[in-house]
Amino acid sequence: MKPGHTGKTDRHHAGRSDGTGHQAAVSELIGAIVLTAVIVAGVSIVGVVLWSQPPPLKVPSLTALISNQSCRIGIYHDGGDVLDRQAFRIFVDGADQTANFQKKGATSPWTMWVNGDTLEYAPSTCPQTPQRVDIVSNDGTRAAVIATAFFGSYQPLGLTPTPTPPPPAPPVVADFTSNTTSGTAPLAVQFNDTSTGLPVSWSWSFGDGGISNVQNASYTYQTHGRYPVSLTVTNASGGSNTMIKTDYITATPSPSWYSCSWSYRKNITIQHSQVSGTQSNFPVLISLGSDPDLAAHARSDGYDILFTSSDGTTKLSHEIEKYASGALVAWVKVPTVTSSADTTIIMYYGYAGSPNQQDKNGVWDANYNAVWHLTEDPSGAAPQMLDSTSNAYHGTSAGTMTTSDQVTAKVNGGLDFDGSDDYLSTNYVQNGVTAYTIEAWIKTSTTSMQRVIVHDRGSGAGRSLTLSIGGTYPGGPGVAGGVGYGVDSDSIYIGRYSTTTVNNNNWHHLVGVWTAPAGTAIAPAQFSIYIDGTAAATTDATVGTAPLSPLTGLGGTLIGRHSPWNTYLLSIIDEVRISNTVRTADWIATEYNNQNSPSTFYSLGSQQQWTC
Ligand SMILES: [Ca+2]
Ligand SMILES: [Ca+2]
Repeated sequence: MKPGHTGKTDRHHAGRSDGTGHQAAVSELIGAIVLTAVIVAGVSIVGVVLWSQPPPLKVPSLTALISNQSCRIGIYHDGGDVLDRQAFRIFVDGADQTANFQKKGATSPWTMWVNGDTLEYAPSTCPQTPQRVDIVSNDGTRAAVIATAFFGSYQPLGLTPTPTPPPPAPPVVADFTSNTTSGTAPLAVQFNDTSTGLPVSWSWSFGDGGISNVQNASYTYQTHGRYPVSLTVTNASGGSNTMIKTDYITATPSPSWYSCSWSYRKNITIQHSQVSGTQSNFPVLISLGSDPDLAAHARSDGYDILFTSSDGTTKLSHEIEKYASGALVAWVKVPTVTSSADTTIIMYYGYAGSPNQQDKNGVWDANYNAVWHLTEDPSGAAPQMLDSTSNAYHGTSAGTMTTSDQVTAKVNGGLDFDGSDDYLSTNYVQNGVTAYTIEAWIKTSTTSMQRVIVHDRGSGAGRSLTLSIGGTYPGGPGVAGGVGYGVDSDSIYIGRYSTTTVNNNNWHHLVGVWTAPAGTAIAPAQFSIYIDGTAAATTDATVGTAPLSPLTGLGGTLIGRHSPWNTYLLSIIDEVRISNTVRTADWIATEYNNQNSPSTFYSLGSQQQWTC
């Protein structure tokens, strides 16, 4: 305490003994202290932080005039923020005296301290010589000094402006929501920015490579998957923050996924330009030389490979002729293929625990009497050569064929007949047919003499529908390289020979088609011959007396041998089929396109992956 303080204070205090005197004294006081006491706040840095954690969000600004006179303290609001009674406290010499300050002229407890108001405090014990007044902002958990005044000996002096900080920029915090987080692809999503801290720019990354700088971005996920989404926001002062939400968006597959057990699939799109007409239950050859995705993810035995229609879930019958290390040869029964639009089927794979998904017999419709892929070892245990239909007309090799006679052929493996004694015998008998189609792929080395591809005459007088290649034999007009199809029996041959010829050492698809209602005499006009998917030009052959439809063979169908004439086919042969129906020109053309060049017949999509 400075010398003389008491006396000066007493002088100012003289005459104050009641409320009227008090008011007068304060008015006088205010007038005096304007000259001497100024507190400026809200300018710079907080001098003192009384409760330090965390820093104040905002410190009010205040200009006040403070005086101490006659044991009475007055504080005049001279500018700045309106202060809420609950938002600050007044300390006198370190003691919270807020409750003791009354608003001058107020008749009820005050709530707001505004410019022009004077707060007064008259300590009960007088004389008193307060030294210091602190006005402290208080939000309940933290405070900062708004203003501090030190009093001198008899009047305000030594006021120490306590600068307060500018309110720190609120931190920017990224966050977002969206109107949906899952749905079938393509999935449209409306994202909503919910970041705080006044961001001024936005950078979205949608997880599939897509980005946007729009605050509330819209985005469509084209492909199924689970996607992380990140949003980086930046405020005006350069502060930034990033929110990443892992697997935030789930776009489910379209079409539906066959089963959660399978992890992968690919679309196979059959080109409409490769199809003639519209074919139902068509066995499509899928031949993949070496598919790295299958090699990586399918079972080594290919058991998990399956096919569905374009809906992704309707399983199609398939037969696997070969699977090894990603190389696949399979036949898939497709409900409809058409020349008017592409047809998509879907191949699934990648299920380590899968049982064998094949339905071999189901691929071949009821009109197929027999289908031999000829991919087996002819030197194995008989019958070696398996019929893929449920009829199980398996073939047995003859002529001491060896493993080396199983050779690379048109579709996977085939048999190399030596022209001397190699052939296949089966127990399939052409039985009372009124329509008949025989098909085979051959690659000849000579066609100078006629050799039988398929017939069922046995050694006797069966009425065998016979497909042949090559030159003449007694009574027939065949030419080298021409294809014959007719009914062959003792001293009888009625049918046609093609004048269109095939060349040696090239693969050719040969088809003979015949039909005649029961009771009809057999005639050349009932026969058609197709070479490589196209109807061949023909000449008629009529030898002997025409039998009547239906026709029945004798002794079991042979492949590669004519028993009565004891001739043998000199050719590589593959994919022999017999049907008791007319396969149409469109069907045959489509078969040829498919089997001749599978990779042209369809296009293979990229691998899709999904985990339910
Ligand atoms: Ca084959
Ligand atoms: Ca032989």
